[in-house]
Amino acid sequence: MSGFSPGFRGRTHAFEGRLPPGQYPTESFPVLSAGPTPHVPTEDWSLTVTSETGESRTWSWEEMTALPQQHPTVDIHCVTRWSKFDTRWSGVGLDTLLEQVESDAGFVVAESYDGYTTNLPLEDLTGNKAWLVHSFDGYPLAPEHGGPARLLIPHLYFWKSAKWVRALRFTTENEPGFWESAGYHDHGDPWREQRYWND
Ligand SMILES: Nc1nc2c(c(=O)[nH]1)N[C@H]1C(S)=C(S)[C@@H](COP(=O)(O)O)O[C@H]1N2
Ligand SMILES: [Mo]
Repeated sequence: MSGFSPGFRGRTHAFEGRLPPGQYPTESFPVLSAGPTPHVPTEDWSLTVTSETGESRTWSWEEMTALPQQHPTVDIHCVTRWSKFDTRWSGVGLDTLLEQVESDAGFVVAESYDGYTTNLPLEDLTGNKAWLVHSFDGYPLAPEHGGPARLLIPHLYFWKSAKWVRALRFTTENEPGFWESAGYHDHGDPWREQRYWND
């Protein structure tokens, strides 16, 4: 177990099998943003899903929060090596949103209010394993953590969980996003340590 400080041993043991390779557990919730935090009032917020043919569907805040809500408790893993266990969120399953727009495309680009983008294969967003979340630990999601709403895709490194998301765009071709164009792995599976291009 090299790479762990002794103080973490007990906790690591308690989370046996839940810590991906090269990660350490933390109780804190670090903030990692490429730029300044955008402040988007919920009255001005919307989410648009667009197909590869240009068909689209937009939800206002009121409409989005009226959709069926889910309450996932999940482990999250950042490529900077911290992992946080049993994080509690509320939001809408991405299946619910994506099924409203007809598409034959295999990829999705998430676009955010700060200009950030990240790319995902559709199969990583469907099957009840990805969400648009607006609450963390029972409280409205703080702006620095992506409030009013962000993606939550816990089975991939956390850079894929776009904060301040405003659009999901279906694409036929895979289009690398912000970090994926800058050396991060295209897919980002923490269990396979897909951190950088050559991993
Ligand atoms: N819109 C946007 N989303 C983003 C980022 C960003 O800079 N802008 N940073 C990503 C990175 S690199 C990580 S590790 C996580 C950090 O989320 P947190 O600040 O809530 O811990 O958000 C991801 N989502
Ligand atoms: Mo990150």
